[in-house]
Amino acid sequence: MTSTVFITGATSGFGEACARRFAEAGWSLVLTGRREERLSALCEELSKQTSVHGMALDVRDRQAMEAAIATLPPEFAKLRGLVNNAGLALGADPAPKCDLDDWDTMVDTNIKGLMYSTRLLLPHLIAYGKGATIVNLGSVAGNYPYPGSHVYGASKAFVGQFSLNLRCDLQGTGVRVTNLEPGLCESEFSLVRFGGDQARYDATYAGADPIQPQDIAETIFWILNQPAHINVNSLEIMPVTQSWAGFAVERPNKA
Ligand code: NDP
Ligand code: 8X3
Repeated sequence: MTSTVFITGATSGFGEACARRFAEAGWSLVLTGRREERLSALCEELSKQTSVHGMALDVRDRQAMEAAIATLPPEFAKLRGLVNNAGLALGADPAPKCDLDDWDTMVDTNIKGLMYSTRLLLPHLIAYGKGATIVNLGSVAGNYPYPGSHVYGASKAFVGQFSLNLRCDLQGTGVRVTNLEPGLCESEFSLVRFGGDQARYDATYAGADPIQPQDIAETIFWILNQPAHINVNSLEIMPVTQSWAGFAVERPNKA
């Protein structure tokens, strides 16, 4: 049976690196993202290697998601993999300074978008059965608090619990679920987070030897290729240079 993987957010970063990794291994691809030009260029390039179906989609648009998935060409309809990757952080200011629209966008993308793709694609994964795998992109931000993480980190905590809960409901179907929780990784993620500010982007990664999107793609490829009787429940990955800073203590009573 052909192996097909559906990747949300394939126009940059982890999603694009995943598309390349799976194409290299001969998997068929369903690739999505909002930026049509990038998506069609990637589809055109990878279609020289494998079968590719591109769908320019905003994961927040439930109707568009329903329509696109309902009309998946039959040769792409049985899914061995779903990589729920589309997501973003907006800003890193303290909560009292945040724009509520940014919070809405993170909830709509990281939570609701992931809900839509999961629910709509479950029948396609269940049709594949044993060995089918959902990899959800959580984050260390879902496990540990840090200043400026507020809704972003909370949305990733949702991803973690949703992944575990899905496993309960998928018992008996053979479909596996993994919450992959990376730490600092160099991608357009930080350009998006900091509103295109290249200097902040550069400062985020300078000298840190961060994870690269190819590292994440290799990890996702590994997860999907584990023996079908094994479920990787969660996997947290950090660059060696990243660790924890400890608790902050306010001392208003210090003499
Ligand atoms: P990038 O910004 O490079 O990629 C994000 C991808 O998501 C793009 O392809 C973008 O495509 C897509 N996307 C964003 N919003 C939407 C939307 N509304 N509808 C459809 N697609 C959308 O970031 P990364 O590759 O680094 O991030 C991928 C995932 O990994 C995210 O969920 C992120 O939270 C998570 N993550 C990132 C970490 C990091 O340090 N980089 C660490 C831990 C987790 P387009 O704009 O074309 O729609
Ligand atoms: C992104 C990782 O550490 O910037 O999910 O929150 S971090």
